[in-house]
Amino acid sequence: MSQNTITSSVVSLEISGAIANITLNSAPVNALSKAVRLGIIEAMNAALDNASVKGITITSSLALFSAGADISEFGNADDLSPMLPEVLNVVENSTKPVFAIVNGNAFGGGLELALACHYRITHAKNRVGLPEVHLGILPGAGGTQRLPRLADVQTALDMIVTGAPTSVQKLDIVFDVIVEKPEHLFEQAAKFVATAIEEEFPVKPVSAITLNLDAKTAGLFEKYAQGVAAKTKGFFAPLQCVKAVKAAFELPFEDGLKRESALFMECMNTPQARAQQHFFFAERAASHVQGMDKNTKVRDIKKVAIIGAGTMGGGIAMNFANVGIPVVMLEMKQEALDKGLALIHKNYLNSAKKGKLSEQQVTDRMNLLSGTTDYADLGDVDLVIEAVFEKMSVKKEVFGALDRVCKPGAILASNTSTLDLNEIAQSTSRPQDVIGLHFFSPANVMKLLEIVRGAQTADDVIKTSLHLAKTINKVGVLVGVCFGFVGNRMIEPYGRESNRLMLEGASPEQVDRVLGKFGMPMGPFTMGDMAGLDIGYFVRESRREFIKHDPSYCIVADKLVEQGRVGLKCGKGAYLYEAGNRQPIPDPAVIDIAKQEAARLGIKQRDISDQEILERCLYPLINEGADILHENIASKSSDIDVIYVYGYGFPVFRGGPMQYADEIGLAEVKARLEYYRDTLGEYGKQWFSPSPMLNQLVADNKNFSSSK
Ligand code: T1G
Repeated sequence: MSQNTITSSVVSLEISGAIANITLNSAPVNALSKAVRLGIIEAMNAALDNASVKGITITSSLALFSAGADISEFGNADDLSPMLPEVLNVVENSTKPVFAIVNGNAFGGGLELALACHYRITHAKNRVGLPEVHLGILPGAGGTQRLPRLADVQTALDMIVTGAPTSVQKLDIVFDVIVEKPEHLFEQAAKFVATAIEEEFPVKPVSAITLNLDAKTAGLFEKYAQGVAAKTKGFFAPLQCVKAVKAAFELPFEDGLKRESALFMECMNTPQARAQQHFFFAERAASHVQGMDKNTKVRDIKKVAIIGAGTMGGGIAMNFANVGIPVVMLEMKQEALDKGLALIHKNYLNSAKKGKLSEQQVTDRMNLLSGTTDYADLGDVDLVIEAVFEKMSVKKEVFGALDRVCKPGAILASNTSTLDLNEIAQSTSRPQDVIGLHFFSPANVMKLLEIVRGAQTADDVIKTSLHLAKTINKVGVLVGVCFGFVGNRMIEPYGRESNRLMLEGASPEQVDRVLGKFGMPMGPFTMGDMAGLDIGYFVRESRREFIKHDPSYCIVADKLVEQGRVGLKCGKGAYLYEAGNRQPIPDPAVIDIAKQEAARLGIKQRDISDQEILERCLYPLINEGADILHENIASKSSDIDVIYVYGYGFPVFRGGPMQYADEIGLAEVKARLEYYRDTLGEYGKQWFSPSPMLNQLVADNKNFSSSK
């Protein structure tokens, strides 16, 4: 029989007999905002003051327990007290046992809340984690001190340094009860709590457990830190995580908490933390389309067709089979179809060999894939994705055929990366159903999906595509139609500049080393060799009229291709490669080509600083991003950041190129562009004029993230 209750909008307290039940109820994820923290403290105090209460439970009314601290409060200067550590001290120092009924995911401060309770009950399907490191910080409410007191040191380190969600079944020492079936959780928990009260279970603060740093553990920390340093270059927080967990073994609990808090603030005040927290929201904002009616419907996608069973077509098809959506692949010739399906099967068998898939999963996926050489077999599909040769006449032929056979309401998508989607759409009678779905190679691996809205693409087609991206585990970003859309358009100046720098005296190794040190997974020359220099060459051939005014434009790359040096696939490009080895080997012959072309073009070679290389490769890319925002090809700068981190390996600890520019300061980026405009002669004037958008933002003392 309930006696009294307290209900704030986000936390409720209901006292039933000797039990006080505190419930978090702050949709969508029980972020531990100031209101929630105040609510917990108020409810705890009410329960502690109520003499009839012998025990307190804390749980959630949502599907998840809590996603932790409210990230949107970070960097907010208002009075945010009580802070989470203070709230958790009230919970842990309770004179009445506190039971965490962890009914769903508990991440970050959410898990720390459970660790501050005296007993933890959950269900076997649950996962918990401390993902703070993905925000450039570390657990700052006792997680680094309490978790190692319950779990073994290796598990605690792995959870905190990787931030990966962990099944509670691997954490049975952390949880007092793990109920097999989620639907029995509350019933079983009530039984456990009733027994605990009846048998007067003691309060059991985790902080009371002591840890010692013996030689073996000290050795483990040292080895672990070396491993982390090697694997997390550029990231600041991972090593701080190791130091914080080590403090739990070196210091008494209260001092360990202070150490954790100091390390937490050190992380919080870093560009990495700002970048990664920016990226957390950027990734989620990508699926929000400004001005779209929120009641716009999503079309059902139950069956998909892929036109073209080449490498891209095959990779695209795997994304759908991986999530249980049947796919029919169309090819002109049977042998091309058989070859394409065989390649997919081989890829799945490779994954099975690596233990990523079971044999049954391979069979199930292959059973979802079928093939045809007849367009008439596509009459019942909900979505078609065309992945044929990158030629307008071929695209138009395919879309004409699809227009004749596909049912009304089917979405007709093109995987084109360079061609005009509006022109493709005009080759059908239903341009409103035409959209670009630009996958990145390898399409079954790369997380990014550029969703290209045509001039007539319908809102429900756009919304369906954004929704579909999530379904196939991609991050969909909406972009407009222009050459190269967002990603490839911005990478063009990056490639141009790296080539020009070689003409002016830099070596491929120097340029790649600089961008590698910056955090790119590989430099532009290694990337070019990996992708194949011929791809860029043919794109330049198709655009000569736009670049003919600059005779030095990627001239070294052109010469390499004309000499048959197309990259890794033939063992030589900007570098040499030994058979079966991807390790780039510097080749003096390439330097000679650059010297000859420089002499022919009258370009004086000189020593070039690493800083100049970095600025000349990244600032024009950023400047192109500003033009893209100016032309509304991207609706917000954070979308560009998501495209670059997921599509081009831009380091997430920089937050993406536009966040990086904001961190440096747009005035500085503008000033450096103007410096190169004014010091690189005619070449500078051609390529280094700041974008009108950049000029305007600097004049308004604004930055990219506050612009759109
Ligand atoms: N704070 C604020 N907003 C949050 C949030 C959080 N912790 N988590 C999610 N949101 C918002 C999100 O922006 C989105 O908003 C909506 O909720 C749904 O999220 C002291 C300091 C829990 C796995 O890093 O990983 O605790 O876009 O789309 O796909 O040690 O959200 O709808 O406007 O992602 O179902 C550590 C972060 C915090 C977990 C659910 N915690 N969240 O995924 O939904 S730091 C985390 C997630 C900390 C302490 C420290 C995921 C999720 P909108 P969603 P989802």
